[in-house]
Amino acid sequence: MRMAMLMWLITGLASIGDVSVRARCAADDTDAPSAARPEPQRPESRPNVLMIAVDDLNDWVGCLGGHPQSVTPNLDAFAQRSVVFTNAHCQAPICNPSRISLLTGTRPSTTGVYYLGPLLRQCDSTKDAVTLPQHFARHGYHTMAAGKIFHVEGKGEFDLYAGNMGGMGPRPPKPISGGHSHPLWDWGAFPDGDELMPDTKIAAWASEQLAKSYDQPFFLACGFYRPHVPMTVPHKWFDLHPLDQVQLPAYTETDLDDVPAYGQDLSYSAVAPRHSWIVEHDEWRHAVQSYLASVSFVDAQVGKVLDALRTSAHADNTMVVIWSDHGLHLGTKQRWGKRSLWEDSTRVVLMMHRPEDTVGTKCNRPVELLDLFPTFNDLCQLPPVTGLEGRSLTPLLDDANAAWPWPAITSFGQQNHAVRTQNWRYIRYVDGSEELYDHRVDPHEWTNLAARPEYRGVVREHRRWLPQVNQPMAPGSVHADARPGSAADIDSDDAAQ
Ligand SMILES: [Ca+2]
Repeated sequence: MRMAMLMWLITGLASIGDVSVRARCAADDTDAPSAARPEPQRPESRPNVLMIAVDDLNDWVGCLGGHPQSVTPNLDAFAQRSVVFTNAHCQAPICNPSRISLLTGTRPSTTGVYYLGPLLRQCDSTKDAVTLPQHFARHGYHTMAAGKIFHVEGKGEFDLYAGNMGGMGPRPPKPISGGHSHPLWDWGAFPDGDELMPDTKIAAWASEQLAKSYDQPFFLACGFYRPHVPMTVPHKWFDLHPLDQVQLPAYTETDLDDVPAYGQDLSYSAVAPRHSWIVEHDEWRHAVQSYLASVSFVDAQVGKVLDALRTSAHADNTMVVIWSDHGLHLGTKQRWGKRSLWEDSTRVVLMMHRPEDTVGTKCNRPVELLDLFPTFNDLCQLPPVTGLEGRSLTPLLDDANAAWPWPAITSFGQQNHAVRTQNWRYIRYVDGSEELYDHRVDPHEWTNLAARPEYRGVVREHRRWLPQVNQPMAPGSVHADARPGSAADIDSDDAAQ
């Protein structure tokens, strides 16, 4: 009887929930650009938002354990008072589509934006999208940004956009590591001082904004450019990682032997150096050192902004989110760069701190950057937006072990998808070839199990999560990769991003 009462209560609450969802969706119709704007809520009832994006940061962060020699004291300290999503994944393993997905809340397979072009406002499927910062602005937030939040553009997307402060930064007169590939692919100690680095300027600008007072809640976005190539930062960051002590990532020579030909072709990057070149020229250790140094440098910039928040009047009413747009291979699977559907490319940094959070938690549920948009809507009391494909992370922020039956999905080109569940990675390419890895025993994804009969059930279970909508590449798509002989525009900086 008691159980029956409980079920009645749950069912009743669920239908109340349904009504409220419908009501919110109906209210969302008023969010159309031409309609009257709803009155902003009282500013003091909603938190400010500090959103920090770090370009090309893989899991080589202390609290994620991707490399045993990471020196990231600021990110690690932040993790001590945040929810760290240890199984978070991007929706596309390169900058432009990953950021478009996060900032519009839609999958690459829904928009057709899989590659470095078209840009957000150049593409029919996204040119009129209400982006995350616009959504904040329309509902009473003052929006500000500097650096790389969108792939290249920022103007017009925020109330105040302070520019890229020099973007990828100054370049040495000639490549430090040798002319082996795209001009952006360089690494080594340069320039002389932190003050010459754009990220230092971005951190200073963001800190200045945090020192001001505002008469409405703010959304402040801060987009850092390192550790994206060129992996050049001042010498003092290299001193933290002495060359003779640098460890190479875990690696096996035969890793690609069981990878389908299509997968090898897809992950080939014309703009990145060949792994064979790196090995022959004895540059592997130096490149790993340069990435570790770049990560330590950007960690310090993140620390400056977090310190500025901590000492500001906004410390107790600001939520902080830190994310990276995708991972990076540094020689694993004989690859340099991203552009693959493997863990090294898809795993991202995702950490969230709400004003009330005082202790750190790790959550290993598979989550997506796509989930941020609806999460912000929940936490900042913004109305929902029609068509968002992610799910609010609030249940996991409240309980890291909450039920979460969904996988994280990454797409690279039409009908090429990875499905990451708690224990497995399943990949299916457009030609039907597949990969399956068991993360419980194979964290580096060395042994492809997809063809083994005993795993048929696991493969079948994962196939059902493949996106049902698979838009063709949007007109203007710039693959800029990939297959040997393709017409990659390697004169453009964009081609390496
Ligand atoms: Ca393998």
